[in-house]
Amino acid sequence: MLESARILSRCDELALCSELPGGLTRVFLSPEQRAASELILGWMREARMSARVDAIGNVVGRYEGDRPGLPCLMLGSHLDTVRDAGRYDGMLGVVTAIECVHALAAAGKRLPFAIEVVGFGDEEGVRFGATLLGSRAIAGTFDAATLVAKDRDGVTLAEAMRSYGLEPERIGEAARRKDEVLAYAELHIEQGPVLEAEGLPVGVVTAINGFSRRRVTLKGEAGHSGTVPMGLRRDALTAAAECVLAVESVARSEPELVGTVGRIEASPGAINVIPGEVRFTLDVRAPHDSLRESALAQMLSRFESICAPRRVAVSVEVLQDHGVSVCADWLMAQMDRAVAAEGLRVRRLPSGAGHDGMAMHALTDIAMLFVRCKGGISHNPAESITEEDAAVGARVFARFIADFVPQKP
Ligand code: HGY
Ligand code: MN
Ligand code: MN
Repeated sequence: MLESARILSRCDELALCSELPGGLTRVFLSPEQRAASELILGWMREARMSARVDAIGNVVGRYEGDRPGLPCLMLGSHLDTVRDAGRYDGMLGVVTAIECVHALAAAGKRLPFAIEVVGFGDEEGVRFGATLLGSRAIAGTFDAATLVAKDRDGVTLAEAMRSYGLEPERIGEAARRKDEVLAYAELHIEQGPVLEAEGLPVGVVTAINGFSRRRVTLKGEAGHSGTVPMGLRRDALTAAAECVLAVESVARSEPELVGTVGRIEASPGAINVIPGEVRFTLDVRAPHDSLRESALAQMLSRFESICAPRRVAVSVEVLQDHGVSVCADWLMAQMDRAVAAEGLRVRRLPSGAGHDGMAMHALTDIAMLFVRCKGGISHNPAESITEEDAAVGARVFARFIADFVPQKP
């Protein structure tokens, strides 16, 4: 019997594993992640799964099929959060998947395939800038160059792994073979307004939009705010201000395009010093790779034309590019059937948000089920869902699992 109250209370419990007093921030390889992983390991074992932490810090639970060693339907989502986050982005998918296995185990049911549930350690990329680290490791596409990426305290990913008790040299052991995994399916809050606007509790995802992430540095010249005439300044912050508005104007030029400057820092950061250097992040997304690439090129060219007359230098660091990840027709059809079997209208929709399925796409076919969230609000402590929608999401997901038919090889 699926217990939606337990799903919500477990998301509440996970939300307490946070570095942010009174709020939720849980980053990769942190003490807070370890506390959350311990809770997940316990809940997996209660659902009669074997449970472990893999070579990059993901939590992996396995529920055997009707005979040991069968390939698995892999379920999951991420356990890390953005800063000052909501408590359902990621966690709802992991907790609901465990709840579905718990119900199977309680009924003594075994399926003609194994089920694995993964709580990925880093999808948001908050600590080291690069995203999808846990799912890339499982998909076998982890880029070892990321090991030297530093967090805001100058700690590298490799150092953080060692402090967490992991050996960076062994990350490859997290990778799974294609023949071990039949498909990957993820339940996630929509993080957008469509389902609520149409009065629907769930939706079937068609594709995950691609993204480009950059770190931009503008270098001008610091100077005395009282003595340097305006016409002689090389003010990096006024240049950055124009660049930020250029991002907005390019992104507004196409309805399916979004562009965001999420973080900006000016230095030296004193009231009486003209900012000599500014660093800001850039996040550009679209449902078509050509649209995203051309928009990014336009933005970067606008930065150059804004900064040149200001005698401010522009440098751009590539953090990550990820193309559109399409959900598999055969899996969407099975997810549609599970939605319809619950007496609900089937609504397919794309995902503007990124998800671990983008990385898992390299290993196996992917599917996603969206659950309505209030006002489409996410990446915000106001993120919320109703218990009824959590219950509907769990019922549809459990039915998808129970009725899952692997694709003919
Ligand atoms: O950024 C995203 O879309 C996801 O929440 N990581
Ligand atoms: Mn997120
Ligand atoms: Mn997410």
